[in-house]
Amino acid sequence: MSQLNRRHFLGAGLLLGASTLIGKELPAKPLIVPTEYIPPIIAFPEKRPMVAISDRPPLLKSVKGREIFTQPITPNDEFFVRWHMPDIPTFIDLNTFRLEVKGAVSTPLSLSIDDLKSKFEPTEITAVLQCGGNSRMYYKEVGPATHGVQWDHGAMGCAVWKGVRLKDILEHAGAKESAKWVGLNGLEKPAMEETPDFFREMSITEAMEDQILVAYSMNGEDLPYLNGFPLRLVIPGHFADSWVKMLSEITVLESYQKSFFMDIAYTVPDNDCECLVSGSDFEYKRKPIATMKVKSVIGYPSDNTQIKKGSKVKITGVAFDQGKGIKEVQISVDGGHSWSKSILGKENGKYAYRMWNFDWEAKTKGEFSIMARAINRIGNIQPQVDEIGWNAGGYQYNAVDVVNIKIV
Ligand SMILES: Nc1nc2c(c(=O)[nH]1)N[C@H]1C(S)=C(S)[C@@H](COP(=O)(O)O)O[C@H]1N2
Ligand SMILES: [Mo]
Repeated sequence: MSQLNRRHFLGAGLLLGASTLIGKELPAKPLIVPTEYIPPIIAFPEKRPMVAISDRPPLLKSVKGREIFTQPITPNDEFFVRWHMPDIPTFIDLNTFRLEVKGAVSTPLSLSIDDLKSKFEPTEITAVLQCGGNSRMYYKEVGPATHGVQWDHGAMGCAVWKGVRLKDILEHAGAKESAKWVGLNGLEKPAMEETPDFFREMSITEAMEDQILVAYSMNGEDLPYLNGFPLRLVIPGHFADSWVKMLSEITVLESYQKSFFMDIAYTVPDNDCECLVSGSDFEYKRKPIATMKVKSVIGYPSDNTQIKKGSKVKITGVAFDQGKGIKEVQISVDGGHSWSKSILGKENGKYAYRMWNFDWEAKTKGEFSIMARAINRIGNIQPQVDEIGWNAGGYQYNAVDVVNIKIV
């Protein structure tokens, strides 16, 4: 068994269980009792030290805050990480790893990574991966506390994904006429029998779309372990919850299979605003979140930056949508009273980050609210924060982004 064909997630068993043994923690401030929990900064394998919102399951975001949104491609070693189950396999042997394709197909398949690389046409796409709960913490400006990890903008990134079209795999297996759904499952298992498995489904029509990949590479390298080595689904334009990592099973289904992660988690009220008008979201018919909404995030400056009067400030950031493409990003430096067009960077494919920048001269001292709002090619525009519909899960936040800075 060659060394190359094995990937040992070094010390992962230990690491996932007891971060303090390997990780670094922020030094505690003497004599000050923190009023807010400050998550530790931990170096997981293949990752530079990252903010560990949780270490079991791993929930990691870059230590750079907004600065990570000043570049078109997010490096693998600081790409965010989100898992639901604590029991992620710590060792994957490519000699035995197989992607199983089964269910309503004429030829069930059992594919090694080599099979995928040699028997199918490789395809590459640059696409944003964003958790449905990204930016959730900003819903606190809008309504009651939302459920789930209180992410700032840190649960997103953009990468070049390379792999095989899901469609090609399904055609190879020969999905039957009766096929209606495709079920997707990864290698990790729930910690307890009662815990629901992380199982995702998509309609066969969606699964046959050209842009959906079973990816084995990210930014020119093997997928990092925590981002789904050796295979993950890539669904450009779609929220991350169906981008199943460590993908090991594709099951073609004749009918929809109920599951916690499709029917309860990652759902929004099934009404026009996809929001809650009053009452509990349990009283609403729900639907899974699906395509992303137009969004821009400011990379520079970040909150509380102090800038010298007279400086030239290059306000910059990223924008993306569900794949229609960004038409314009507008900037306001006066708290949303007036807006000017920013300059867009080159288009890196319609599912990628579109960089933008805006030159501003800080002429007067004082506090400024800098805002960014993106508009896509079909006229979708980011809502003002008081226009965004609240939902109990805190999903799909895309209100106009704001940073408050000081000119001194
Ligand atoms: N197997 C598996 N795949 C998964 C998940 C998971 O828990 N298990 N979480 C999903 C969710 S909700 C998110 S946000 C993304 C996170 O991808 P990343 O860790 O590569 O950033 O993975 C998705 N794919
Ligand atoms: Mo997510």
